[in-house]
Amino acid sequence: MATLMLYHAAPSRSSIVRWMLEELGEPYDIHLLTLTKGEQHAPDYLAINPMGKVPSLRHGDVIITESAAICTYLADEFREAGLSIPIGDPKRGPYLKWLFFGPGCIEPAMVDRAYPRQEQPRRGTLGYGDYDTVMEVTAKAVAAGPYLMGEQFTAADVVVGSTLRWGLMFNLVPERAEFADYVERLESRPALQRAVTFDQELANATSSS
Ligand SMILES: N[C@@H](CCC(=O)N[C@@H](CS)C(=O)NCC(=O)O)C(=O)O
Repeated sequence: MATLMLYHAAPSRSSIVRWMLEELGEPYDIHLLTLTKGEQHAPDYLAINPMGKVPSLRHGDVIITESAAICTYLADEFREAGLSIPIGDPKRGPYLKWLFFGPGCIEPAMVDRAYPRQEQPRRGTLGYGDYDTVMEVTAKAVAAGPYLMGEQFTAADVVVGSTLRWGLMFNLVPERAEFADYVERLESRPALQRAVTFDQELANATSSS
């Protein structure tokens, strides 16, 4: 048994971590949950993630939840894969910013676009401010490329890139060349291609069982 175990449902936000694991090249096991059967709310799983959500990652005795936290953890823990920016490097600041900006700003801006609120909160009360600014800031950041941190591909690309891929699929991000080109660069990575293929196989197997 590998020391890394991903609690996974395919496809879902745990696919973000599956891609990260494929980028790392470390062996890992999968514990599959069927969300439609409510397995994420079973007591055994709630003991792992009391939020009743995937992903969760077990690394030896350590349990980590929240996809961006898991990717940050893995990048630091397996430094030799080169997916992290180390403490002391001035680029660590912007790197962490993007790891938090993904789930803290891009994702909620997209979800509010998909399910508009009855009453729009004041801009100052929303952590992400407003949709247009989030998209403008993100588009500028991915425009130069090839990656968020320049030449180095990092865990921040896994987190932000996964969210933008999802946003493009469901028309929740604007049709801008910056997003399309960035996602195309990411989709040419063998690790993402492997993760997508594995997840497709899992999804097919689950739907036919
Ligand atoms: N903030 C969490 C969100 C996780 C999440 O919402 N996962 C969904 C799948 S995409 C889930 O487990 N849904 C099942 C449920 O809420 O019952 C993360 O990024 O890890």
